Amino acid sequence: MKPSARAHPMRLALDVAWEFQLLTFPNPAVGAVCVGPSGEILSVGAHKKAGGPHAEVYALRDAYVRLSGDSMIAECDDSHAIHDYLRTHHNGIFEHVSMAVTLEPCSHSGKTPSCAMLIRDMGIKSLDIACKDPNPAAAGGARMLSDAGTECRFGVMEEEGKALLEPFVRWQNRTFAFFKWAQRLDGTVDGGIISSEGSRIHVHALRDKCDLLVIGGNTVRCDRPTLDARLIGGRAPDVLIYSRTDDFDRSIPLFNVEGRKVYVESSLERMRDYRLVMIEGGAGMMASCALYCDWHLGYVAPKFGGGSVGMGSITEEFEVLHATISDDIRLWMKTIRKKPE
Ligand code: AOF
Ligand code: ZN
Repeated sequence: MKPSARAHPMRLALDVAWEFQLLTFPNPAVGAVCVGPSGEILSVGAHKKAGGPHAEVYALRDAYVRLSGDSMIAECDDSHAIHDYLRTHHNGIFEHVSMAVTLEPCSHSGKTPSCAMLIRDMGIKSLDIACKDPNPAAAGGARMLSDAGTECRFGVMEEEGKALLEPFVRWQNRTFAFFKWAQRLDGTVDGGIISSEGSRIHVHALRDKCDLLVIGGNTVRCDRPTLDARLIGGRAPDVLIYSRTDDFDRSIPLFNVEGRKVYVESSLERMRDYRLVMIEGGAGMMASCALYCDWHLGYVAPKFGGGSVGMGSITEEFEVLHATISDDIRLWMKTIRKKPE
């Protein structure tokens, strides 16, 4: 999508960050936008994977290319190379540029160099920030920038920024688990492939990042799934089959992925040993995991017919944290916990 000059820069930063939600594990999902002197959107950047360039670096790279016409680093994905190139070539081009970032720019050098120092050295005029960085090693970038004369404004769309950051905050010291399912518009969840190729690739990208996948015993018996990340050539997570009986056909591919642990257990406590956990299954599984689940991820395919089983007797209400519409509708949600009456 071409960024519109009218959209709120922080809205764009949040939206692009959500595209990579959980895929940045163990880093946070972060988005950044560069804005020109008349409020026009110059660039939109997201952190895409741990170890890769931070959101601000992509946004500064693309704004530089657009403003200067120099495309030498247009395709560059190496953080150090982008930092070095911008430092030696910026030539004051960012003088009237401001930025919006969903997370305070990092002050430290981790796997990548400090964003706060790069923003400072580019002479960015002002900076809107949704949330402080909860990681003490990386926090303090805004102070560093204020001291250098950049006008920093905290708390812009803070609620949305906090929702985006929630998995990162949780997996610092405990498990973050989400329940994923796909359904048709008629509510059915059975009868073969439901979601689009893009959604299935997204699921495989998530499996590649998760360290445990939890699945119901009945799904394994009926679907005989492999539960790997073959659509993106990724790694297969460990699997916990939640079942009272261990009567599985061990010849199916799920049990024969090299390096993978498979547990068959009648308790879900194993989840607590892992940091990022995806749960797949139907209504029974959703109900059993309710207390372990932080978020729900639903893919709704715009079609009727082909299935006969729905999510059945589940009663649950969600707050939608983020929705993406492409071939399917992708909904990141959180249960609304009602207080007992
Ligand atoms: C930012 N922008 O896009 C992200 C940030 O090892 P590193 O260098 O990748 O640093 C990871 C830490 O940096 C991470 O724990 C978090 O505190 C912050 N993430 N910061 O300025 C970004 N992803
Ligand atoms: Zn950074």
